[in-house]
Amino acid sequence: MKKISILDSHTGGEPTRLVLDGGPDLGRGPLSERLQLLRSQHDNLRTAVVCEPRGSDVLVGALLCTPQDPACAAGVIFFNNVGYLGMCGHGTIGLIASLAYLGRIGAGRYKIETPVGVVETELHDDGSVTVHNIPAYRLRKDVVLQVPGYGQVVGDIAWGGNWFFLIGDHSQDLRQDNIAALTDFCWAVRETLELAGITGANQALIDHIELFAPALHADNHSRNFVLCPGKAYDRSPCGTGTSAKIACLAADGKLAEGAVWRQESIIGSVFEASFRRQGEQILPIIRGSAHVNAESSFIFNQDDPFAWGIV
Ligand code: PYC
Repeated sequence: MKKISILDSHTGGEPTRLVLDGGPDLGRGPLSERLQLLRSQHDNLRTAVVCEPRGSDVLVGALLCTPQDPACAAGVIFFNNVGYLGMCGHGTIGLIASLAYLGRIGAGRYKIETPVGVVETELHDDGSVTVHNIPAYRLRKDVVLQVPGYGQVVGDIAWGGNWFFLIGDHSQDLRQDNIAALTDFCWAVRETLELAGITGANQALIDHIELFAPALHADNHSRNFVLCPGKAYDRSPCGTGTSAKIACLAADGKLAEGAVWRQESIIGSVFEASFRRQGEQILPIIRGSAHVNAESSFIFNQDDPFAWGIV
């Protein structure tokens, strides 16, 4: 009977399920190639780990990989209930907290390989984690959509490790007891983008929709709601979504290099974000905390018709 080892954590409420061992052999190539191999030949690992009956729509999975570059502490491939993620900010914070829980790392700086590039991380003495993300940028400003049932919606398209459509001006109420309406609105926006053929660079699907409103807590600068590709909302402020926001703020001259932006999530958890410039590039820096909350072993019984998930 096959088994795989799992460590669960959450980052500001958003879960990360880390596969420690028992996954398929994807070779030692670049993480982008290993992701293609995982997608095309071993997608049942993804469905077994994050889909029901073991998982749920909200889970983000993370396959721990041996890095190609020996200077990196680990490699990771992120996935969810519908596919794969280029990068995942909350998941990277969860990964570092998990490696610390396992005693594999202590406070310090670590490079992590992802399919979209190397990210630098730092585990602080208080257990919080900083992620120095890959470069983020705004592709288009003030894109006008006619969203059926909602009318005109204006937003920006930005990359923060995933593609986002960011909407600041809307009539939605960003409250935790309004999730269903927020989900419906964001899904309608996403479908409109797709139908209109509006994409990120290289025709990439814009699969994350992000809404903003004033923060509820006076210490924070903004509150967000992020709808993820599989229609679950991010419980955390979303690391890649906050990176996309930082890129837009920088492009508009509304946030200075090094200044801290406190992004509050729909459930009130917070990431601290800032950026530094490297030539023309904006390099987002995201700090948050994760907590390990379960250790388990998944059993693959040959008699179980749903051993590899309900697809
Ligand atoms: O934190 O980058 C993130 C993220 C992406 C999807 C869910 N969380």
